[in-house]
Amino acid sequence: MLKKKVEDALIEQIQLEEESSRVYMAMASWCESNGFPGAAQFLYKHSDEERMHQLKLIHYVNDRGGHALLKPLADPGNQYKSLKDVFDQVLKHELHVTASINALYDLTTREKDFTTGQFLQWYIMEQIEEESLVNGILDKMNLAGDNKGGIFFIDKELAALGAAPEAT
Ligand code: OFO
Repeated sequence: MLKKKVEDALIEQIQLEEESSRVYMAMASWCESNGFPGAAQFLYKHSDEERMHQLKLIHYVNDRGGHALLKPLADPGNQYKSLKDVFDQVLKHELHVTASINALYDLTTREKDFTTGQFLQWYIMEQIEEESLVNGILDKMNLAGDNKGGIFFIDKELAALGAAPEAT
């Protein structure tokens, strides 16, 4: 049985994963309507993955005798200055999620809920992968700068990443 404090914190994480899915969906939609089909494909897939992260948490809370509640979602934004701005915001969002997962893990340690701590290991590793992926994309964008050919090539690469099967 989950302690109330841990259950409440997991429910907040469920909300954040759902918000992540929505944020990436909004970004994908912007990319699709602004001539970046590869980035759109990548972000639609990322949005699906965040929903999967949400669902995994929901099942965990319910399996441990809790009740995974859904909370209201924040406005996803919808407006971006450029493709680079989109990915700057992806990184910012991922860093926020990583901080939240780490705080949740810290809570499970303080509450001696080692089962939940073990469950969260998967999320800790996932955040490392996601941050590194986005950092790699941003490195390329920084190199390309305003070069349209470079950005076109990066968009093609993102299409390939968006089409690849999930690593997890
Ligand atoms: Fe849920 O992994 Fe990104 O945020």
